[in-house]
Amino acid sequence: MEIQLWRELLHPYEMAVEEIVSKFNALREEYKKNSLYSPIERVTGRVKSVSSILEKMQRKNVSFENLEQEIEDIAGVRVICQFVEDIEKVASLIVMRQDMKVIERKDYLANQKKSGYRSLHLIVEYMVETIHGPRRVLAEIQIRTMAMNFWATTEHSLQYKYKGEIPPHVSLQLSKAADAIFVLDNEMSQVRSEIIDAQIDSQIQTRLVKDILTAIENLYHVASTREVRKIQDEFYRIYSLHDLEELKRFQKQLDIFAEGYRAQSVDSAPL
Ligand code: 0O2
Repeated sequence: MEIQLWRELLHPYEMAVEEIVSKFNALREEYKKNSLYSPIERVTGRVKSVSSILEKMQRKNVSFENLEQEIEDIAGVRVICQFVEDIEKVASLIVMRQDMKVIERKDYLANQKKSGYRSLHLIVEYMVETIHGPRRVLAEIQIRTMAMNFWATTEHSLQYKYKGEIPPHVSLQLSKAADAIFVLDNEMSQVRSEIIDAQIDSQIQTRLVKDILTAIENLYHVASTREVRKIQDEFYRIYSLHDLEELKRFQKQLDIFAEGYRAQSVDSAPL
């Protein structure tokens, strides 16, 4: 195939990867903005390189005519989760979506690969709007934990180094590491709810401090400097207590105080 044709062929896949990654990042932000735990920790994407496509076509005996139907991972998106439990949550978020249709599910969690590889793959149909009109493309979404990702990326580099023929002693080591990853993910699941609580508290505190500082800054326009400094000192004192409930109480009091000032300034405004 001519170079120009490869470019044309791959362009809709580049669009798909960019859009899907940005949509998943938007979901992650939505969780954070609502002070909720996000099952999506990180999202990455890539379009398969021409050499990797050619290699796969050869290995699977795929013709150029069937390339786009049979090579399902030209567009690839990877969703990294903190915990194993998050993987199904992410999968159900994808199944619910109107803008992509899951056409295949490859569950390498329930059916770990011989190599030790674990991950959940969803093959989706996704529509991109090109200058030539709408184009439906396939994309592979790989969902896995951080630990699984660590194993897979390391093993992938070794596959590359040994051109798919990993020596038995290295394979054995990788297999042991895969077992350790499995145990680690299970261990982390035991403390999942505690970790989630801690992360949510930290998000809430960050938001509270930001809102309190904005409120104090606004007070400078309506209250005396001496009074605002006193409030500021009180804020530093409460902050140093490391008590989220105290911080929440302080914000409520601050709101009431600021509201009083706002009412005063409306009352004294000329008609
Ligand atoms: P890259 O560089 O990630 O794009 P296959 O015959 O296994 O190559 P198939 O049947 O189309 O491919 O689908 P499968 O098995 O779901 O694998 C597709 C992708 O999953 C692979 O892409 C890898 O990213 C990942 N994967 C599958 N098995 C393994 C494994 O044993 N180890 C690692 N590290 N990753 C795996 P590509 O094409 O290998 O390349």
